Amino acid sequence: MSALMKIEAVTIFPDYFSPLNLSLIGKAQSAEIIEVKIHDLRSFTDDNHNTVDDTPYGGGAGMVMLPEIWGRALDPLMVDGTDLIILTPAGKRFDQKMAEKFATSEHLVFACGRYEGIDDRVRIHYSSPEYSSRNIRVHEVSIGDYVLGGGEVASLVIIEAVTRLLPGVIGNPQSLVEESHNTEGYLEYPNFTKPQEWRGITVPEILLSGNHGEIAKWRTLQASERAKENG
Ligand code: JET
Repeated sequence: MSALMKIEAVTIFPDYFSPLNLSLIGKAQSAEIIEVKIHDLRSFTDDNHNTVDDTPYGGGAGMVMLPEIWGRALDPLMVDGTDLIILTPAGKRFDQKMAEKFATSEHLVFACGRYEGIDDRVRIHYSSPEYSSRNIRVHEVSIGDYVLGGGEVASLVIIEAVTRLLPGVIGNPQSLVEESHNTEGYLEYPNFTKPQEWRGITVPEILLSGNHGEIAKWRTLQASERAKENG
């Protein structure tokens, strides 16, 4: 029996998360497989301008997000067993294996930085033994080698990859079983449907043969050639 997974995010742009009400993730919410709660970082400010950032110590370009505001936002979310995910281009690369690991969590909290990032003491604080003894883990995660305006879109990517792995979210669980057999992540063969000929291009003959052993062999070969080409 797998319990409800709670997914929370802290952001200065809560509207970025409206797609979570659509499609697969929207249905996972209705089916009470996940519960999503988005928190506006600015609601934890106490000045008239709702300031969330300040200039960096040591100088340099841009602004850094204030640890005091992040602490106020995150403290009430850090219950026992929480996985705190900080999105950053400098983090560990997100892949299918990490998605499978996160899918076993009962509570994911996404910290979405903007500007030049969040004061590093936030990461240090929630990584302390006081938190790890309560099974609270901090993960700095990157979805790829490029720079985004903030962590919101990266969070959406991770939430989608994780949610579709939860029991009951995908109609045909066999597709997940086939995926998990590809241990290097997602190794796929090319797919074809009707019609047999489209714009002069025909479907590979083998797929029409009904020989399931030969079809499986052909697909494995195609998948490995594709993997070679795309690195
Ligand atoms: C990203 C994730 O750009 C990415 O993440 C969002 C982002 C943008 C700007 C600053 C920032 O700060 C992170 C931070 O970490 C402690 O403060 C995060 C690109 N690939 N994956």
